[in-house]
Amino acid sequence: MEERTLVIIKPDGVERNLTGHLLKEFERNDLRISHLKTIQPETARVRKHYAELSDMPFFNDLLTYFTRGPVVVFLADGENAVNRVRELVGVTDPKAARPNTLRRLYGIDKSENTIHASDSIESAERETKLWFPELFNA
Ligand code: DGI
Repeated sequence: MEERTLVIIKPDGVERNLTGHLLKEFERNDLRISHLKTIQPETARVRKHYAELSDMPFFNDLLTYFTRGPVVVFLADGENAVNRVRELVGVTDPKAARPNTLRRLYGIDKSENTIHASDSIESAERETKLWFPELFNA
């Protein structure tokens, strides 16, 4: 099924000038970048994005990290895009991620893992509305 998923290059990725390289990996894997922007995320939006983690002990650190600098937000389109992107990105902890996944290659640790990708079609829809509201203001 043709799908669209939401991806974010987090501040540690932008800071280390990995943006172009990471985008190229998506294109090389047959994913089309249909919308893209660099923004400075506001805390309120990140709180909503990670609402389900709000009780976790690391939540405040997560907000501080995610808002410390610009992020690159984009939509990746393709066949089975949600799962294919999660495979390309790898699991949360870079040390546990499979070889050649982007988090394994570039993630610093479990808290600074360089890339976010939606984990389901429902999450992708919710997160796309949150980060690209302009696409829904018809
Ligand atoms: O979907 P994921 O990003 O792989 O994982 P998630 O939704 O469970 O967690 C969201 C982010 O929160 C994750 O990318 C990094 C951060 N995080 C998750 N677990 C931990 C964590 N940060 C710290 N410091 N410690 C954790 O155990």
